[in-house]
Amino acid sequence: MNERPAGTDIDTLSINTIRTLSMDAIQKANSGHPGAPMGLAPAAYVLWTRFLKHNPKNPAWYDRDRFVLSGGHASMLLYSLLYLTGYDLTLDDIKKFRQWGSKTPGHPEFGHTRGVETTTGPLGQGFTNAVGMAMAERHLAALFNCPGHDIINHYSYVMCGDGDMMEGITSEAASLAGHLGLSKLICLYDDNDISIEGSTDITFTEDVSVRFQSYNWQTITVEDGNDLDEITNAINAAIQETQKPTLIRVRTHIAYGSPNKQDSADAHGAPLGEEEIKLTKECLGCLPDEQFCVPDGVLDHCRGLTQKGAEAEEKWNAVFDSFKNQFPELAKQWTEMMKGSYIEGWESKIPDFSSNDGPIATRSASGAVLNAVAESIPSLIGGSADLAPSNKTIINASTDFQKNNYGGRNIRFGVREHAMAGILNGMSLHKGLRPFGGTFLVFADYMRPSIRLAALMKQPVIYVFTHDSVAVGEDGPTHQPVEHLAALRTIPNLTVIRPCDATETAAAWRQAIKTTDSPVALILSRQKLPVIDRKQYPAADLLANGAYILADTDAKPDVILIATGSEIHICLEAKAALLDKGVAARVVSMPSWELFDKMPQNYKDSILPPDVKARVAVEAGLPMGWEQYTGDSGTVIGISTFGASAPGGTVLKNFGFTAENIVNTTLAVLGR
Ligand SMILES: Cc1ncc(C[n+]2csc(CCOP(=O)(O)OP(=O)(O)O)c2C)c(N)n1
Repeated sequence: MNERPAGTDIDTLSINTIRTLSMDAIQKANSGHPGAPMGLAPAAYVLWTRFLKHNPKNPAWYDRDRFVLSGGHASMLLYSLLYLTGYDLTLDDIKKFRQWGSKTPGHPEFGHTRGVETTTGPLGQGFTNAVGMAMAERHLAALFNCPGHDIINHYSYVMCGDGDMMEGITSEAASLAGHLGLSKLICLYDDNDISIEGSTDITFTEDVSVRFQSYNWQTITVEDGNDLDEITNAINAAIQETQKPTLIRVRTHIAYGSPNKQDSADAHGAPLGEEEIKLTKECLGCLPDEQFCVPDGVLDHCRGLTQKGAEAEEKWNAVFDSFKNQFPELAKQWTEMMKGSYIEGWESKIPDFSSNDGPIATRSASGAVLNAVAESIPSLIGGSADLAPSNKTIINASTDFQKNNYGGRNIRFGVREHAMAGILNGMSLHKGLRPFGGTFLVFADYMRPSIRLAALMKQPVIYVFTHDSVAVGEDGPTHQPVEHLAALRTIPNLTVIRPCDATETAAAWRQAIKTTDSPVALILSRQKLPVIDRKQYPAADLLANGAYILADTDAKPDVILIATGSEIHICLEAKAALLDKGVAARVVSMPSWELFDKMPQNYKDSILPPDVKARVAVEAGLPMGWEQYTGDSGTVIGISTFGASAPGGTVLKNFGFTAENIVNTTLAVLGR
């Protein structure tokens, strides 16, 4: 029975349907977070039906407004909205909330459910993604919008809670967004004074509005989160503001309508219970015994309101047709960028490095490659967390991305590594851009939660991690990565590449640019490294196989030396020294485990023949994981402690990264 309770207006009915669907789905799953969807339902309803420019029939329309639910635990709010407004989600899907294979997983997952813009759950990430989306929108607008032709002109809305506001990444991202004056970024903050452990009185007593004002945000408070007019006015005021992003602090009640659980932490993360749900439905004026009830008229009403989104898309299509006629070159570039393709011939722009050029740090080679391809890949945009001169991440032919110049491709992230990584995800999710970001490898830890999400969401973000080992030298152990390579390699679907010289760096960038379904971390040296003469040695493009034979023996090798990055060069020295001792050593360059692991078994066996058991892996980092390639009879020369402050060469020597140590270790492995 789907009756409409007497005397209830359609807005209230729709809002209560969001609440009851959330309660019921969570109860059925016996798991989930009902409180936030119930408190936020009115604000979400107003935003989605009165403001959000979207077409549920085409969730991929480029100029749609973006909506991010940063508190992903409130996923039933999003699923209810997607269903009610007519996305590809059925009532049956809602009934399968949190079940194996369903379209309604515990937290919203990008690429899994149509209409979900990003994967959220780890608090603060969604907020930061929205900042990235707003930056992408402004950049593309600067590149493409022409008089009478606003090809890209949308808002990025984000809803978040106290948890998001407590996370550091949110502060970093909000600070940057305010600095950049991202006025098309609008945040609705669910200010309900409750998080998991209870009242926010025990942890979070700052004035969030004042904080955001100091970040250069407009702030508005909606005192009554159930007052649709007040919410409407606030969003209108946010839209009127053209210089600053807006924070709308919406005072709500967690689990609104529940007689025994409203305003209590009990409602945050557990089903309300069947009895309490009945009581709540009674209080809200809903039918207490009905489950998954969508009263008559609600679907028609909600879906009818999104009709204007479909019309907006049609209008956009007409504008784009005219844009194509008047600005054919720009229109072509737009289409290419949105498809993720590059200007033909981009690969030929990648420089050929030669051993005659003398030694060059792989970070410098990386900067040269970036600059060489930048013109052919206009979607490449990025920067560094205040280390651009060290990371070599500046595109010399472009300018800074600033509030008076959103067309610039050099983003100054400031010392905000975590926000940088979350913003890169948002930019990538937006579509149209290939974002990259740099810092020292040792600070990859500051970015890790966002890197993990990039990998989970299959976003092809490029990380430029320089100063890749203890060879950093004098700055000492705080700045010398040891466990970082191993730590990055543990992230599924992240491709880690540590090139050994400038030629492999060029190949690594080529590989990164061609990768469309995973983030890629480029691991680059601070110190200069010789350039391997590719006339004598195999082509560096073999890097695409993850590992290849760099230097071989005439007959079956006695030992295989496997290395990455700077350690390749001492392995080549060691090979020569071993030959003098009658030991035939093969040197395998293995810049990427992940790429190698994807190769067919026969290729892997050709590089690491199963019957050559004497193997020595050499990498100036934690040995963990190398055993899979060295086997029971091999060994690893690595570092299991923190580094030390001294000139880089001295540190390397003291940690055993010398040809002599490789020779001695090899002889020990061979039992000689
Ligand atoms: C980074 C991170 N830390 C911890 C959690 C676990 N967690 C999920 S929700 C939540 C509390 C959030 O409180 P609030 O944003 O106020 O949500 P509400 O209680 O209003 O639903 C926590 C700690 C998480 N999801 N992400």
